[in-house]
Amino acid sequence: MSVLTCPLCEATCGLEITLDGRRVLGVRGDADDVFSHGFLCPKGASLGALHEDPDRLRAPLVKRDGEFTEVSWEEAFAEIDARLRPLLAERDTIAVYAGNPSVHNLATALYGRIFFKALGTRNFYSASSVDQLPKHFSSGYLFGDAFSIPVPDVDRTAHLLIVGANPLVSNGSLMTAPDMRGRLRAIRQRGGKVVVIDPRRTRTARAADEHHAIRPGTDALLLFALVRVLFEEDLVSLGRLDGMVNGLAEVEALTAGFTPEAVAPVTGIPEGEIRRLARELAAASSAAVYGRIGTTTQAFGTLTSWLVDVLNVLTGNLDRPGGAMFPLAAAGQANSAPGKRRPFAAGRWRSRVRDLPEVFGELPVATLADEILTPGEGRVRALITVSGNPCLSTPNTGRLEEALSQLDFLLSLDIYLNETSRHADVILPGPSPLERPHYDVALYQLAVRNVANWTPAALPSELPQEWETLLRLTGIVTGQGPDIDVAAFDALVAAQLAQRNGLDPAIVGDRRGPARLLDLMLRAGPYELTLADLEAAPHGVDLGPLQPRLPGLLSTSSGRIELAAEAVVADVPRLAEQLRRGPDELVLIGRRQLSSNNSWMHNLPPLVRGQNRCTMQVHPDDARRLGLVDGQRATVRSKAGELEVPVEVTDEIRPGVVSIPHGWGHGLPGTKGEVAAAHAGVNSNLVADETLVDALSGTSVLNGIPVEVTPV
Ligand SMILES: Nc1nc2c(c(=O)[nH]1)N[C@H]1C(S)=C(S)[C@@H](COP(=O)(O)OP(=O)(O)OC[C@H]3O[C@@H](n4cnc5c(=O)[nH]c(N)nc54)[C@H](O)[C@@H]3O)O[C@H]1N2
Ligand SMILES: Nc1nc2c(c(=O)[nH]1)N[C@H]1C(S)=C(S)[C@@H](COP(=O)(O)OP(=O)(O)OC[C@H]3O[C@@H](n4cnc5c(=O)[nH]c(N)nc54)[C@H](O)[C@@H]3O)O[C@H]1N2
Ligand code: SF4
Ligand SMILES: [Mo]
Repeated sequence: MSVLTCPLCEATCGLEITLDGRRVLGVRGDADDVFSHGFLCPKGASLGALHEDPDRLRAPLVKRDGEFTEVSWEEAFAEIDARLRPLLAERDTIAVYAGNPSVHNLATALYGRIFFKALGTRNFYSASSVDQLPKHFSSGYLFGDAFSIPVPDVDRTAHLLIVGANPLVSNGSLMTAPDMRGRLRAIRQRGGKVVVIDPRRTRTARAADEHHAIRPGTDALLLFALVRVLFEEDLVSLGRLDGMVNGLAEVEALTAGFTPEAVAPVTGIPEGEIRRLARELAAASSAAVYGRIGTTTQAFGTLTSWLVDVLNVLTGNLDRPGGAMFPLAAAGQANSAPGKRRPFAAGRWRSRVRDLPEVFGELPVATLADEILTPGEGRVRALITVSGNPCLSTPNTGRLEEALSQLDFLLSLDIYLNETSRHADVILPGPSPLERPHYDVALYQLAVRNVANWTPAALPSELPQEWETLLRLTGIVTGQGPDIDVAAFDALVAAQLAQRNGLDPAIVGDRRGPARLLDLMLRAGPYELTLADLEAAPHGVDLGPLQPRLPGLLSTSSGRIELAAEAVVADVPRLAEQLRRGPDELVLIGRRQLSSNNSWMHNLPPLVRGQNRCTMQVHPDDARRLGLVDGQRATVRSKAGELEVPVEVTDEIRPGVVSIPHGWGHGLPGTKGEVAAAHAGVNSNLVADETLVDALSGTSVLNGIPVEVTPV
């Protein structure tokens, strides 16, 4: 039996895997895990199915005359070297897209950075710009660091206001907290209150005390009105933040146009309810406002993300127990590193075609196709995807597919031959989650309790580890070729990391790869742990509840919280314009499903058995008005494209809104995934309009897309 941390989502559950040789006999929640206490979800339970999936790639593939053939690693690297070398003189012509699992994988998390830095392209894209980038933007300006993201202290709070998140299905995001059902129940059991703002009556909404079915994309209006009420009714109380906050008067002035009466008709939430929400938030003995995908992948992603924390500050709940707090991770956290840091600034460079800003080192993926398709100097000619499936996960995938066909070279690091990698010239697979060690460097920086957990590989790998692959690719892009001495290169990487932290690299003995880097990072971290400490605690190390970290954590140039940073409030006039214009008639939003993981776990039989339905949900009133019938098909059209989807009539969703889950649309020619093809579903991003972005961060609008719907 092996114990491991599940790498599939942000909850970091501990799992117990029973093995017979290389066969997986069973997966259970690890009851002794210090954080998850035995919790697991259907996805974690299917890690065995993932490991054993016959369609998962076990060898590199190279496309010759339009057909993929299995080749040796040497042959694959030689091909990559030959194809990339001519482009290295102009590095911006090589783009990178890093997908979501690259963050959940220690090898790609630590060595991806080294490779990307060596490549040195400004055309770096990731799933963040279809996800949380607005939160990095707002946190960067509020607190000085894009990764200083406060998380709700769910285990101690008396009042949780959840905006645009469905943690009972997603298992939490920008909030690492296994077993959210248990944690929300505990809030209510201790007399606290849970309120959900969501256009759908989700599982989370049903488990809450209150649900308000807001109109998509209008959260910034609602939150502004809450702020307004706090000022009007003298409910602002900074508590111990007094003296740490700049910009209070500016924020008050900005609320002028956003009164509860003004925003009520647009948001769909009555004025009296808005006032009550504000009063209850202020009156609670502790409270946290928490926002997720519904607040970030929408027209006002950054303003909404900012207002979430403005509310936490104004009610005195930021950085206090039961409020929104800053985790202190054991390793790799920029905001706990000693020394002065440069304050965050976005827009250090801009995209060539649409002039969109760089944020946190990347450009918005909404413009990747433009950069490939638009002729001129600096046109992107090659793309490297690392654990990403942009052909299903990014807006206007029809246009992106066309763009990929125009590339000189596409390299995919991926474990499947899927909607994106089918366009590749070379695919390099990596080991399964059971065949690699794990530690959640990124997610412990967002955990609701400070914990650290190291997982050794449960099984030896049949494939090279992805950190070795990334170092060989680094050899290629630095002109040394793929046959570099990987061990020597890795030692150099470790020596540099040690030096930056004033450590002697020899203290970690003969470790190598991610284990060595992590050992050094733990030693340099605030708890001065070692990897041996974590090895001695297979169920994890509990470092206790979150502690106040202000003002020490702040890295703004003033050393204070910048509540009204110029770069953020610059977008307020656009919001005022939205208020004047009023709502769109019918808009599309997404929805996550318990047994689905974005676009890539649909080839596992236990996960597709009947549970996920790729339907378009529509309210009965809209169905009647539009002539839609439950079980029949509808055509959905937007500026970007159109699709056909089965209709599901339900009053779970509010009028004026339809919902289709993302990540489906399998079975395309050239892909390999028999089970997924049999449960294909439709690709909702065919109608996601790539021209609709959050103005500040360039993040795509994936919730609140204006659409027309007609019966087929
Ligand atoms: N309409 C709409 N679109 C959305 C969203 C939405 O809510 N609505 N959500 C967005 C969000 S939040 C996200 S995070 C993105 C996700 O967008 P992406 O990251 O682009 O997509 P994923 O579906 O996570 O695809 C992950 C890819 O990694 C591969 N993979 C899995 N494990 C490994 C591994 O260990 N090594 C390697 N090399 N590859 C691996 C899989 O086979 C798959 O091809 O989608 C976004 N798109
Ligand atoms: N089972 C499962 N779990 C997952 C994933 C998965 O695909 N499947 N994906 C993982 C990833 S990559 C991420 S980023 C997280 C996301 O984690 P969450 O954000 O918790 O996930 P969602 O279920 O997309 O919740 C977003 C909610 O916002 C609502 N919403 C849409 N538009 C608006 C709006 O304009 N305003 C408001 N207030 N609400 C709106 C939607 O109805 C939905 O209920 O989940 C992770 N966990
Ligand atoms: S909730 Fe997330 S971490 Fe936990 S078992 Fe499920 S997929 Fe894995
Ligand atoms: Mo995500």
